[in-house]
Amino acid sequence: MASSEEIQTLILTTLDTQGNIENTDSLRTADGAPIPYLAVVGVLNSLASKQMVTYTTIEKDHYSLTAEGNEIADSGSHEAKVFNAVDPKQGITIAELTNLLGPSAKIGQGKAFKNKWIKKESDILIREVTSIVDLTQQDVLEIRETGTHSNPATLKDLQSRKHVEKAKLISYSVSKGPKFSLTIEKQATDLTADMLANGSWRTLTFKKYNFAGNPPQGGHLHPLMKVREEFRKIFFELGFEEMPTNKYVESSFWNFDALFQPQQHPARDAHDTFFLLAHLTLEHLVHVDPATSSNFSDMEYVNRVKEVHSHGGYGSIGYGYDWKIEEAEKLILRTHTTSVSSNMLYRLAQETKANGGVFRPAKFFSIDRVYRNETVDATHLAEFHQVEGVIADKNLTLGDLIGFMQVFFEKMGIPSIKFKPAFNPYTEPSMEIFSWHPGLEKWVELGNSGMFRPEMLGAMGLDPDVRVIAWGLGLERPTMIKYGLDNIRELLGHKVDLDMIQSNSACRLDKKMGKELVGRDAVIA
Ligand code: FB9
Repeated sequence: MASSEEIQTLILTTLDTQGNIENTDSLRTADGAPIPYLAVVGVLNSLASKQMVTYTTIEKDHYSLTAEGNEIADSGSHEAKVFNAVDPKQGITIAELTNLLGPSAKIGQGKAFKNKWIKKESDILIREVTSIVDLTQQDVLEIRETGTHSNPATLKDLQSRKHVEKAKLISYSVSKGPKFSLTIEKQATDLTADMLANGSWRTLTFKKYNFAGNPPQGGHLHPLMKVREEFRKIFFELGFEEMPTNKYVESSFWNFDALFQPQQHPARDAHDTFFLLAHLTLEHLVHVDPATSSNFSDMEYVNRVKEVHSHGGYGSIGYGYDWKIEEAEKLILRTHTTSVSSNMLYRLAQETKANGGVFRPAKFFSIDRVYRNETVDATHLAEFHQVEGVIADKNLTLGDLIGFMQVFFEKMGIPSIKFKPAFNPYTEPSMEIFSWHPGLEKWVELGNSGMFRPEMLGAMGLDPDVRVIAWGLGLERPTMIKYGLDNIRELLGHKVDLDMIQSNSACRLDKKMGKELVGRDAVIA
């Protein structure tokens, strides 16, 4: 096979003598061999990168014979073999013919009948004509010689009979480029200190970087993580501190009791919450040791929680039931990141006590996974991401919460929101938040919010005038809306199309809501 230097010289000298090269498949090496087009194009690319030549690609259909086609070209078509096997007088039985010709017998008969060369009387084949012209053989011979055939229909027919196969013949027409010359100027590949020192970089030509290679396969952020980054940006812009949420397993105490959620509350049974059990049971199918945690560091606080649940306090009458620490010790998969908020607010109370009662306002946020043993449907999974914001300061009011919601959702590109009274065991008053979705012409539930109850904050040791407003929403819903996905399984789980992950566009939350509805209508819960 000719070297690229040899091919380079051949192309340059041919251009020099002929002015241009009509079709490179006419090029021959010194020993007369044609040059494979892949070798040619490699050389053409490097000459073109030096602007020494320009070239265009020529694509031509090329037909070649299959093994069967070559067999026919050499020894005649199946139908001709059949005809020749039929004795002009007695004819031949099909059985004899098959012994004689093998597979050709079956294939050839059909065509010979069609050509009215032979006919069948009972099971004897007899000739209908005295001589034949084996057009098929002639056709495949023409193709073998010329690589094509004058009659496109014949090409189609012989391809369908698997006698011929088509291939694309690639070649090039080449012309001199602006920097054409017979000598190849060695191009510098690196800018060296010497070149800078001796100034030779001014006159040298440098080899262009060939970025054509496959772009390096980088990692891809899942759309959920992109939307999470958008939320984090909003919170940081508003001066919030991120809460440590790397703890999916939580004690019922911080997830429920600290939030003044009574121990018989329906959300606290296994129908809504995943409990960790020391031993595998068919019913729960969760096996993690230990099932409970009893290392409460501040039993005084735990007893204040017990007290407020059982007998009230901080202006509350409490629930009046016998609060059990065993219930609080049960380990669960957290059902909300509010379990982290309760722990952070407790620390804030501790910190205030440590600062001699000087209270430091705080703004916390969390975005992480939570688990609810709920019925799974097109928009809900047992695991989803909760986005939560908490603001603790003196004398905050419901008005502050409403006002801040407008600020927060404005930053999400949601200009108009409205509130609907709601109920949460740990906030009073509580409000669901809705916004009008122009694309879907309906009010969309954005999330929930409220003011943490004094039973919760008082037990922690926060002063009565410290108020805490909080709100929460999901991450999945805004992500599905932004990316026009209408089933959560397109976002999470084994059915996710990885291309969507790899090609999903950047996400900007602050674009006016409703503008994201491109293509498929996003389904809103
Ligand atoms: O995300 C939700 N909806 C939503 C959010 C943003 C959005 O943005 C568009 C791009 C512009 C669109 C829709 N929801 C909350 C509402 C519903 O989807 C709801 O059906 C599902 N909710 C989840 C819980 O499901 C069991 C979303 C999740 C949710 C709900 C409430 C809270 C957190 C997450 C909370 C809270 C809370 C309340 C008081 C104090 C502290 C936290």
